[in-house]
Amino acid sequence: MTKQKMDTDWLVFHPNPKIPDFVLPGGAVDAHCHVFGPSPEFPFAPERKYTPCNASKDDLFALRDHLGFSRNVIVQATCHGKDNSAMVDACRVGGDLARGIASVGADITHKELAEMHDAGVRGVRFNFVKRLVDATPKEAFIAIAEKIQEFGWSIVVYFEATDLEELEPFLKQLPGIVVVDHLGRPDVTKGVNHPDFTRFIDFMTKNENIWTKVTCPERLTTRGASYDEVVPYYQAIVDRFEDRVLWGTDWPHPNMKSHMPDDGALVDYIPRIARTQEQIHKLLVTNPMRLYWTT
Ligand code: 0GY
Repeated sequence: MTKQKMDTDWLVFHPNPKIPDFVLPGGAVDAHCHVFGPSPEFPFAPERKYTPCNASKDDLFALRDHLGFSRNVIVQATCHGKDNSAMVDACRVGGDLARGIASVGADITHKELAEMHDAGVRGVRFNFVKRLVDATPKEAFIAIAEKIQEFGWSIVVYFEATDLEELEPFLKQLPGIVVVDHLGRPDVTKGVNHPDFTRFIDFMTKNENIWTKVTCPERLTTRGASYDEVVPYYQAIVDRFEDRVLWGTDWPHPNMKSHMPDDGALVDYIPRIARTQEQIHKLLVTNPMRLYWTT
């Protein structure tokens, strides 16, 4: 297979991120990152909405060590569709230091799930972001959710803040722990008291199985790399739900258009998200270990 050419406006991950000034606690988990290809070995899916650069497991594991993380949770990216082989390969090579989140169809078999479990997969991702995927019928997601229960897996969901109202009745039907990507993508120009964000806080308050990733200031910002305007959103969530939050780099940062973050600087931002030693430890160690390393 030949290398698939990345989109002409694709931003490649930072070539030499800084060593963070913030020293991560021992056993810290990067709970949201991806691998892309490499496409000669793991081709991108025909139904993909973007063609990224290659971003291999070797690059990912080198970044893990460079930043001071111990473990990765590798989330299947939409450019690979439901072909989980690059992610599963990374999990197998990562061994106990890696876990995976897969994208599967309702026709997935028990045997296929068991094989992925053996490799380190511990969840599925349901994506509702229209620019990334074609819509999946809700019944298909429910069927998948039921099939994964015996493996003790959890579910990751990705949606935009404006879609929460419509999705809420469906999300409440999902069994087990449901982790919302990137804070449910609030529009950070609206303020923490805007109904879109207070709806998200209410949603977490009323449903104790809902967790979230306090990730991606680089995606949520409208103002550039200090990410000041995003800080209150993270703090509002971590202060209320410190036992239900995860953090990750989002390396290699798919579909960034404004700029490419320095991953070391993203790590330096963590103490602005979690402000006590206890919050930091829960965010980076206790919570991800409980969710992904106990089944
Ligand atoms: C992210 C965000 C994005 C992409 C994907 O699977 C993906 O393609 O997750 C995005 O474009 O917002 O979480 O990496």
